[in-house]
Amino acid sequence: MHKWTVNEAPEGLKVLISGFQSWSEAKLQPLTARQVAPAYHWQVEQGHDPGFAPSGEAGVWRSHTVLALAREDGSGWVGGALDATRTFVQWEARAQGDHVTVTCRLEGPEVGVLWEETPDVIATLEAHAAQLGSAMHARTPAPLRVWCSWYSYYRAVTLDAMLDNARLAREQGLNFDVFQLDDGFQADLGDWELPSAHFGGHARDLPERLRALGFTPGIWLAPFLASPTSQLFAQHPDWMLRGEDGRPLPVGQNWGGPYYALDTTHPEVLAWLRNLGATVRGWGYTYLKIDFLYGASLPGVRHDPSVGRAEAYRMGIEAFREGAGPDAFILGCGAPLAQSIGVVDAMRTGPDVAPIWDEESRRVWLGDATGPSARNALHTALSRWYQSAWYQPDPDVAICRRELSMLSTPEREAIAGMLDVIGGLRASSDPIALLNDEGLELLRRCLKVSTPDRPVSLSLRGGAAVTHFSRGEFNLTDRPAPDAQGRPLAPHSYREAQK
Ligand code: 9PG
Repeated sequence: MHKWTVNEAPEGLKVLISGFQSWSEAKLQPLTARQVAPAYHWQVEQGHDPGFAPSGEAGVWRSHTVLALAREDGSGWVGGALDATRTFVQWEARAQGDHVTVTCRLEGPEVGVLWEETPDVIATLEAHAAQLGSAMHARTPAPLRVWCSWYSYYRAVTLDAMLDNARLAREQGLNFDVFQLDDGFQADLGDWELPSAHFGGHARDLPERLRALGFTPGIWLAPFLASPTSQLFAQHPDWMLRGEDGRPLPVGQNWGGPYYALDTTHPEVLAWLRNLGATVRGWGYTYLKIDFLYGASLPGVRHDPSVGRAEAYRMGIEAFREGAGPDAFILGCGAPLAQSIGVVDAMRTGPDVAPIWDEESRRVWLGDATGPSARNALHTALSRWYQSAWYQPDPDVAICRRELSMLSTPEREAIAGMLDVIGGLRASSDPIALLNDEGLELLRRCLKVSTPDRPVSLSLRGGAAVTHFSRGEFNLTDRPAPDAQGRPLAPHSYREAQK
């Protein structure tokens, strides 16, 4: 464990953190504020690292791989890591009276760690991130424009809905590269080759028809999960990650109940994952969204106890990549972030966008800001801007429709602004038939690829996130806030900077 003392009053400092996996919070806060811990254990498993979860104490902030402390003038300290392939790098800043204690714990093989005082926190954090990205051979192919079925059809997606949207997108001249089928086509978690009753076909029937319309076929999988009701679990109960009690470990609550994760230190599991990657490629899919990946990384009892959990995770994604082939485009989701560098092409860098701004009941009353909402997605993806050096960032979908959505015009524009400043993947889930002229115009704007922008300050005036970029400024709070020129910026909105 590394330890440093920062001789500076905690009251004058802000802290920038990045949580464990895609959906975990990243945010900017006064150091003396409280990092909230979720109320329920399943929220910890599904949204945080149970091995290094928020403490819930005021003035104690935990972060994965990187950590920054900033003074009002933008100077401060930045922590980073030189490798994260098989190691979790766990940072903690602790306000203690007139100083701050910073610790860095390594879980896994020893790796180099950086802790640096700097006149420019933004630039130093970007430099550390770039160094880690190049050391781990980051894959950063050109960003793709993706239509994804999830945020309109959810689990009720059908083969016909996919084809109807693809045809309409073609007719409207919408320049998507990829049409991606999400969760709902499969019979059960783990039983990827068996179709669900409602899907109206088999997932392997889709790629050729999407290609005929000019789109790259994409598919969603949660390759490390198995539902207790699946054939996979019935046939291979010995492939599951286990708890100390020897029983399969529940790793979250979605799909109406708990689910298990595969033990990726088991050679048969690795062979099965290689085969799964090769199978979906064989069906004709070259864009693969692999989700709920954190499952393989949780603390538990493994087949090979000599393998640490970061390494176990890495073995799992590498096996899937081997099966899928070097030219498949892999988007990670719900995934430990830095441990995926060099294997994934793109990565979800925040919680799901949803057609609502905020879900206060879960966020405020249950202390869980990892659930789907526009607010949570913006806070986290914006506060991870520097991760474009690690993979193609995916801040999740734009929502351009007015129907089936409670987002206001400024809220939709704020999501569009996020896509522009992050400069990564572009995605939409809107049923094309629901878009009026205004919605189509917004969608066309959201599909315009851009280069990543840079923050110009770490001001908190737009909320507990990085909100002030060179191309424009976000107000993520619920009140009007002054922008850089002192002009009022409406709540939940984005304003482009004057050129
Ligand atoms: C499919 C979805 C989509 C989506 C993924 C992931 O914490 N939660 O309540 C929670 C709900 C949904 C969720 C992630 C977390 O969504 O991010 O794009 O693929 O799975 O089931």
